[in-house]
Amino acid sequence: MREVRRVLLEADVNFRVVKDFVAHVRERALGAEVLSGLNAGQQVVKIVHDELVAVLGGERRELQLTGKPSVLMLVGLQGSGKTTTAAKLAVRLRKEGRRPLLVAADVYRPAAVDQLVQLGDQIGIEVHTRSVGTPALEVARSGIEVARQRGHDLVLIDTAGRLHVDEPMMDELVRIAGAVTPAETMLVIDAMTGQESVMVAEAFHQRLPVTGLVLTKMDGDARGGAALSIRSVTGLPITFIGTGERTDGMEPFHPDRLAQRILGMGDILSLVERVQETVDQEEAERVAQRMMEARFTLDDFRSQLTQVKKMGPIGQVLSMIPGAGQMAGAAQQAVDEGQLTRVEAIIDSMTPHERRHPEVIKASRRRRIALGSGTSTADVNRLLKQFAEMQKLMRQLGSGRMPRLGGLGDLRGMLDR
Ligand SMILES: Nc1nc2c(ncn2[C@@H]2O[C@H](COP(=O)(O)OP(=O)(O)OP(=O)(O)O)[C@@H](O)[C@H]2O)c(=O)[nH]1
Ligand SMILES: [Mg+2]
Repeated sequence: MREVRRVLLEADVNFRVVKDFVAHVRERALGAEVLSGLNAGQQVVKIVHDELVAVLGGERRELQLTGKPSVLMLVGLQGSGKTTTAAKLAVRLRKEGRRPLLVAADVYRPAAVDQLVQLGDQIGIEVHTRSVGTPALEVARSGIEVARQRGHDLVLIDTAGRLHVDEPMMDELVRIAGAVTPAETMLVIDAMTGQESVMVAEAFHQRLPVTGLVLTKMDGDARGGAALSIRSVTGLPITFIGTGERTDGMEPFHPDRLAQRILGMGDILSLVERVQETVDQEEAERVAQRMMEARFTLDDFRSQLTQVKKMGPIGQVLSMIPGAGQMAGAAQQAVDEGQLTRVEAIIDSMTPHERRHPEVIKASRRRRIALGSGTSTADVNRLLKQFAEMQKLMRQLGSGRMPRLGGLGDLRGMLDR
């Protein structure tokens, strides 16, 4: 427990949160049965990991974009990443079939409006602005009008941030929120802010109907302990994380990944790995067996992706196959680069029958799957083609003939865009 406390504090988790968390883990650990293959210490680490995931929010939360148009408002301190996140969300939601309008309600600095206009140009999304001096409330209101007139079904409102939480800013945000009744009010927080962010989040949460958090700059060194603190103190769900300055630098939030990151560099990471390996070993062996027998379906592949996200045993599975070592590395790299979500979305959009018999997926089904997964038919085609090649390779391996690995393309192509 002392070790756990140290790792959490080092990851910048609020000390009160750490205290409660450790007490909770202790309670769960006492009397817990030790799983086969683990020693007591490893068992505790597994409990810590599972509890972290639970506190961080177990399941992912989807955006609830109701209303016509749906309104999403971004709030947060200066420099937290509101404007960038507005553009990232616009790109993402457009992929899901929305017609977003960006609204520049940060009226205090002309540069802020310019920044959004430039981003809008870059991504090809309309930006609503008003002349300098127009009150933010008025900009937001007229933005909704314009959206209605021009057939936008989604309005993303970028607001002004301050260096610190202050009354005039809060008042203004409260008034805007009151006037436009956003379906989602996303609080944008810079992951590098550390401890102070808990107070900031509480202050926003008290005054505004905040529905979710976006944690930006997770591509930096931040361990993400602040996220755990904020989540635990406010109960607000973390919806997305920002992973870069570019407009494609955003990912849905995955509690298990952040849990691992928080445990991260501490000595106990290796313990978590060992625990996961033991737990996943059986599943990995089962899948390897199916691969060799060429019974490997898209369902198996999907289940591997889930496993990979937990701790990466696709490398393990592949390394059991002679000659597939280089695929293992490539697959792991794809995981590290976060390219799995798209492939998962594609497989999720297939019916169970299609997953077992991908040969039935002809043109119209491909279109439906692309639409359902927010990808393109080219993406679906690529996945199917490469999956077919992979199955062929499996069959050859199973029959004892050594295939040319070059002929496989490589697994990364399957995961890459
Ligand atoms: N590395 C990285 N940089 C980010 C991320 N999100 C935003 N930034 C950068 O952080 C800086 C501030 O981002 P903005 O989007 O302008 O922040 P803001 O909240 O709109 O700031 P104000 O309008 O001044 O209140 C910019 O340089 C962004 O490029 C992220 O996820 N990763
Ligand atoms: Mg801004």
